Amino acid sequence: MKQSVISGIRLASMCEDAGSYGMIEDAAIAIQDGKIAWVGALSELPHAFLDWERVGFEGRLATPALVDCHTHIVFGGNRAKEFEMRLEGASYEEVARAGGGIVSTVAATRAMSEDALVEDALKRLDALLAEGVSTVEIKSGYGLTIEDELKMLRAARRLATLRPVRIRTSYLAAHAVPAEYRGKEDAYIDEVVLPGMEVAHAEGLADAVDGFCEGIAFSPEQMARVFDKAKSLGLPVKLHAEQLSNLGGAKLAASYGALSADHLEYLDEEGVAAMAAAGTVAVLLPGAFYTLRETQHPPLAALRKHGVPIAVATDCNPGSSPLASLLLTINMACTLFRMTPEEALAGATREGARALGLAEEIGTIEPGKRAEIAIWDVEHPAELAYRIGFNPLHRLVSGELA
Ligand code: DI6
Ligand code: FE
Repeated sequence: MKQSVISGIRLASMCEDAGSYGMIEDAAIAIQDGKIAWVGALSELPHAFLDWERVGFEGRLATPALVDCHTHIVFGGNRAKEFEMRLEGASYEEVARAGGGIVSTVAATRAMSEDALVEDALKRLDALLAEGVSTVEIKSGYGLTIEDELKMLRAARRLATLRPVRIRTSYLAAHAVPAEYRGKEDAYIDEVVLPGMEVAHAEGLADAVDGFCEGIAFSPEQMARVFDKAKSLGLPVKLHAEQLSNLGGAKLAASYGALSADHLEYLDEEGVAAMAAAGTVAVLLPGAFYTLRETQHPPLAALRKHGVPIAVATDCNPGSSPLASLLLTINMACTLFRMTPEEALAGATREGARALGLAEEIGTIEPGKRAEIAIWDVEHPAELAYRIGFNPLHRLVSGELA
């Protein structure tokens, strides 16, 4: 049995309703077998823990390890060419309709072996982990054949055997219509998306089902067919919704009890209310907003008013968000979306965990949760949001994952 007490920390527990950041000055955390046994002021540490091994951090800040709840880090190639095109005036939708965009990454991903995808994704994963991330969600969606979608999910699962990280996978075959099915979206759903989901589920490769509900991708009616199948398999759902226009995707997702609806720049109040009623987390992705030079802001005031939990994530992908820094994402959530540093940090810890259905396990520092704790060389948690391109991680303590 492994027992230790972390002390010499200022703790931002990020527990809800525990005051600003859940701060505890001069705190202690007792850890047993990778789980948090006790948290509080060091002066109140119960006798039972006094003879446990002590690890001190000289007054550094401790927070929950970060959670990146929306990424596409497994993919082939890159889209620097498209970046140039957009700088010459083409819009994201024009690039997609001209055969670029997601579909070009599909060609590169199909051409790569599982091994090669793993090796490429490790570079992006390592960048995330270097900033105190312990949990990463990874989507398929660049294979778009059953075999290639499974290949992506297997690559994603393998990453967890190569690094100390918790991976959650999402089956995203409904990400784009591949060239061979252009104009035959429903046939693509029937012949690839639905049967592929069955196999992914049977092989334990999918923790959730995702889709892209948009004019350039799938309609709400088509997504409903995908979600019906997910429901029949007992898989939770989530959705890329209201990113470029308002099709009512978030409302649809909420009607299926979705874990999250993501992007949401064009979300209306009706969609917000539906999400609030369903407990669906709003995952905001400022990296895509920034990269696409979007001007429509997600409806932060309405999300707050209705009490919708708000997560933030990198959306790390080769097209709309080539961003592998969750700290920079937190900064962008504040600067671009006007979230508070506390909201943004909660978005990359507690609410990111909630968006993955992991709220009982991680995301805050409290008894019963996994001991996944980021130790930072900063004094105040707002420093994590305020600097740009600066990584103050001192150490990640992660009992089980290490
Ligand atoms: N929305 C996005 O921002 C990414 N996927 C999606 O549905 C973009 C994916 C890409 O452009 O490769
Ligand atoms: Fe995405």
